Amino acid sequence: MASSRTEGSRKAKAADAVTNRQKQLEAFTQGPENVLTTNQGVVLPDNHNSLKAGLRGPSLLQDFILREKLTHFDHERIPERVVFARGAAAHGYFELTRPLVEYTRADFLQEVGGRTPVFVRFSNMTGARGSADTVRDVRGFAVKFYTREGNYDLVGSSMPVAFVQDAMKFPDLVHAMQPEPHHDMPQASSAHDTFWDFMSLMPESSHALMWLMSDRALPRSYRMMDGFGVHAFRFVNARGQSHFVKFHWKPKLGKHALLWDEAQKIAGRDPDFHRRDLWEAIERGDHPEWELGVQLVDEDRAEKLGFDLLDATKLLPEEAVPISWVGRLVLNRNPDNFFAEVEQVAFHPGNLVPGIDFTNDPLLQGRLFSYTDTQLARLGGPNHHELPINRGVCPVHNFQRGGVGRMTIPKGRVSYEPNTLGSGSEFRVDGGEQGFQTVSEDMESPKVRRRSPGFDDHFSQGTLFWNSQSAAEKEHIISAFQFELSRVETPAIRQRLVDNLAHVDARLARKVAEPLGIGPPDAKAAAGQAGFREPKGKPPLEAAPSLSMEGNGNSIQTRRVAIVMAPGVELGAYKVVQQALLDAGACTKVVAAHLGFVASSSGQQVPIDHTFQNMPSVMFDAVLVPAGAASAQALLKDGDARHFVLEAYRHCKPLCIIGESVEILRSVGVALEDAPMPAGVVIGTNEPTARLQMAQDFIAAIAKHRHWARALVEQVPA
Ligand code: HDE
Repeated sequence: MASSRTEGSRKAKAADAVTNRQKQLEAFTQGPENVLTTNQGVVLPDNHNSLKAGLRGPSLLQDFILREKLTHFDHERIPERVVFARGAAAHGYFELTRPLVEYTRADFLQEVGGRTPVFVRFSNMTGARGSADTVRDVRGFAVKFYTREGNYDLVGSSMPVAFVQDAMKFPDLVHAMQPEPHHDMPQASSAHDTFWDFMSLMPESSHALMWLMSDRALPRSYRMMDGFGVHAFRFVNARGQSHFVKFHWKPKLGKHALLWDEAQKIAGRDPDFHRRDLWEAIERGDHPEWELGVQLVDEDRAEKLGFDLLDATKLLPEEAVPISWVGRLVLNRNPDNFFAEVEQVAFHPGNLVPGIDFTNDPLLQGRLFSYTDTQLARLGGPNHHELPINRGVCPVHNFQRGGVGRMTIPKGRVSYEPNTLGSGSEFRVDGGEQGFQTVSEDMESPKVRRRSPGFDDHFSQGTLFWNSQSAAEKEHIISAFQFELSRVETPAIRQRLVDNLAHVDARLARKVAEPLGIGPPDAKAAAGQAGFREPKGKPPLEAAPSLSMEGNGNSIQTRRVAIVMAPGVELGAYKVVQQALLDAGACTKVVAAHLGFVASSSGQQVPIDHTFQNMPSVMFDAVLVPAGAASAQALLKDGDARHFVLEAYRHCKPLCIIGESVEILRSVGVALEDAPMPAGVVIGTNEPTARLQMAQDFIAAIAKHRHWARALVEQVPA
């Protein structure tokens, strides 16, 4: 009885933390009003006409209403983020499922069931604010935890490794990757000379490059993407003992990717694809969820990993150190205002709480400086922590004062410490056990501007990643390199890059080189380059299956299924399949040549959600084509309809084709009667006894996401 009471009060407390944060934000929100005022609160008489000298005369300078409106408008923009400018975000909570008392004293990681409000921003690293969502890129995964001990920011990404080892190289990386300075092209793309020039001269980037060329760089959705803290951090417990920790976010819906051709087409058809996907899922009540995992490593173990934990170009395979899953992240509320929340949120890897500390990773160390500095430029001054989205939920008090946009009004005459005039007795903050305690570390060494020899191995983890990919994933990586390098105009850069790649894997380098009009890879030539370090010894693991995305996830929840039809469609079987899809959590949309209704073979009017033009097949995960002789004939004659189905085939998406509609596939020589059925294609009949099985087969095919091994894809025109 007592324990259920404790449980009840714990849940109430957890819910309170989240509600209180929401209330805190609501204090700053404003709803629509039926009156307009100036910023001073004076009611406007007219919002259509400026003040003029006569009906056809010039506008008057004294029109303070017009001037205020235009001045504010002129200043609407703030500088976009230097990197990770394009993004979307949501509110939610983090709930602890396993206490971490043994490892950290962080308050929000102590009590199972405790809920901490969060704001999470996903982003693209390379493109500008207005660039397309689905380009090949690293995604940012930044989480702000509003804990009772202060804000903790885990500013991570969708890939577990960085491109460079030292902060000194980050601006060069970003300059090489972003549009070239002379003509500001290309936008949000690494497929150009400066990026590959830099990559070919930076062997330390070869591991991250493998990730960037892999399916990981083309997520189907933010909701289906891993997150990583990337650097090693430290957990510190109440006794001051510390462990290295690596953070992981695992999506509940599994991790899934788009195909390159699809990603490019979506970039044109719906540049807001990921942003919209996140927004709509939350509006529907399909709240995205991730598990938080930690890999804990003590100092002794860290010595024996075979690589340096402080090197952010290396990952710690879960096959070497298992991940403990300790909590869940749920996003359940869209922002009220994009600018006020998503644009103004200011993350910082140095926003730590007691119990979590950073390490000497030289990339992380540079970040600790960079984020405050960039927020000063972006948000205009040192008081950005007072913006509603950045405010903590615990009391904030210090003697910093003034600055642009100061919002709090500190009372009294004292703005220094120590003092006696504040409360009447001596106030001094001078050491002690309270608050944030930095991990103590012995430091006595000469100043050096050099890399640690422990960072020398630049290739073995790229090889580990390559060895861990499925055959289809390897093919995607090869094509990605080929595509990107084919866009490089300088042959010497292509050559240098494939020479380097030979140190990751000889076959990979050979395959990549084939269509590039350059010589075969020459590993020896690469080894002669400045900055090149010979790999030392063999990596401890040959392959780490966890690095592959193949066979990931088994749910069809929130998957978008198109139902393609024309007049004369037969309802029987498709209704059964549609209901089964809805029951399993998928979303179905009917697509036809026109909006309005389509008459079925029995004369029923079926409402249409989209047209082939306004919602092409790249916007869906799977396609269902119901039976009906007249419908199938009409679809066959409609180029847009055929393209819709064939493109989905080509993109290896699950298809369920019923009855006569199979002719759409047969018209291009696939799914022929005597040939084996292509992977992920379910051909059904209108036969009542077969309907449920057909639905089950289709659901199983959708749960597999994509059928990369599908035959005859190249011969389908789409
Ligand atoms: Fe960042 N990074 N970064 N970074 N980063 C920024 O801060 C920087 C790095 C990451 O949603 C900037 O507020 C340096 C690694 C994310 O608002 C800037 C270095 C990783 C976001 C900055 C790094 C990241 C940023 C730009 C090398 C993966 C977006 C605007 C020393 C773990 C956060 C801003 C958001 C943003 C600097 C390296 C992730 C300029 C100097 C590695 C997710 O301060």
